[in-house]
Amino acid sequence: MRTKVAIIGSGPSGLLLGQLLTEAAIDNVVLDRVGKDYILGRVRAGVLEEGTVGLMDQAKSGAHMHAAGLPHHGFSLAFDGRDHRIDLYSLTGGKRVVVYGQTELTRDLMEHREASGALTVYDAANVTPHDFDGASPYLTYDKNGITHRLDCDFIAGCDGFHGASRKAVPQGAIRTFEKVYPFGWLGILADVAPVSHELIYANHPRGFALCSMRSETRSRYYIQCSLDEKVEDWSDARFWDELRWRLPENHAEAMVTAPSFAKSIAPLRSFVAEPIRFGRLFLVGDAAHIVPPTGAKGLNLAASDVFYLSNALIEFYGHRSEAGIDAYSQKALARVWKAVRFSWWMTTIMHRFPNTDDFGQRLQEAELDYLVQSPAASTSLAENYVGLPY
Ligand code: RFL
Ligand code: PHB
Repeated sequence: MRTKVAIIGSGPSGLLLGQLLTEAAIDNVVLDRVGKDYILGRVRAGVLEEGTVGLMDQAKSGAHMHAAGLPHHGFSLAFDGRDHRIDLYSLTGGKRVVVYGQTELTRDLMEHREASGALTVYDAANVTPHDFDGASPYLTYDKNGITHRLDCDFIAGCDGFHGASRKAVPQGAIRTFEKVYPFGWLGILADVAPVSHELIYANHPRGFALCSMRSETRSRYYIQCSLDEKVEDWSDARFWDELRWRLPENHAEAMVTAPSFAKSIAPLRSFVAEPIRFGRLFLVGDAAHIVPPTGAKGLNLAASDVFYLSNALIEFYGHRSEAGIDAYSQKALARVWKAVRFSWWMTTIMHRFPNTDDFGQRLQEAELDYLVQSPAASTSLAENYVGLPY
């Protein structure tokens, strides 16, 4: 089998890249290690920057997002028992974010891909990139007991943090930067109206909490937890009690609870690989970098990588110019590092670290107070949160 661009991974980055290429009449094949239902069962990100929304439109996959997504013009920072609104819209001259689940975005892209007739190979085991340092790269993979070969011009490694693409790069050719945080997020979904119509990021001596949502009737809540916690030890009652503790009283009292589903613990990490282009292999999204979810940047960074790479490939096939391809790593990483900085900073000021003592807690509260009182500081927070320009 032969295609122009072989895309490893059917997550948001692989599917978005595939759709943008298909819209530009560039033949591509997507392969994933697992099946469609498994991919759609993952609950992850929920906040889209305007750039991501624009790319969904460009991929002709934005209709449901526009119908069901919730435009948010601000969010709250809660600390020291109080609640302060960050007015994203006025601080950024009219920008906003859209609250729309990654699961839904992935489904929209999958459905559109199926309708366009582009090929996706699910349950492809042992996907391996070969010869990407030359002009004729190819992939091999196993399916139904048979080893297949897919010849291509380019390979896009959109296969997440644990994927095969980054591992295929010779060790001496790649440098990695990593910070692992000493806590995780315990997250739940519950079919109840969100406690507030905007997101609440809460700093509390007992630990961070986040009130988010998927719709007007489905809430997504998180609490910081220690890394040795087990999901089984968190009954719904214990979760709701802990969440209430960490919120200002008005929200704690207004909180409506219900049985949860999709309860899970995610570790927090910052990670960047450099470079992210190796001959004809490109790393994209979580395969190239990871951020802690505090700034809601993971999915949006995957989208900005796709922006640079899809334009580079369209330029290559349209004008036989390799300029975009040559610039991909540097351009994408310049934006990535700014989001890595922002996510690290927001994680640092919002969470209780093992060595946060009372002095450290007061420093965090002072920083948060400065952030909400100073127009300069609020503007910096807002412009990063809505997403820096591409
Ligand atoms: P994905 O979504 O991980 O998709 C990668 C796809 O590649 C497949 N794959 C392989 N396919 C073939 N061969 C292999 N060897 C393969 N190995 C893996 C996988 O099955 C999968 O389908 O990466 P992508 O597309 O780059 O998208 C990135 C986003 O998913 C990610 O940045 C965010 O979801 C990060 N993230 C969150 N971001 C937020 O902004 N807010 C959140 O609340 C949030 N929660 C999360 C998260 C990431 C998590 N992970 C990765 C553990 C919660 C979790 C649990
Ligand atoms: C979510 O809704 O899952 C979500 C929202 C904002 C974040 C992280 C996760 O910063």
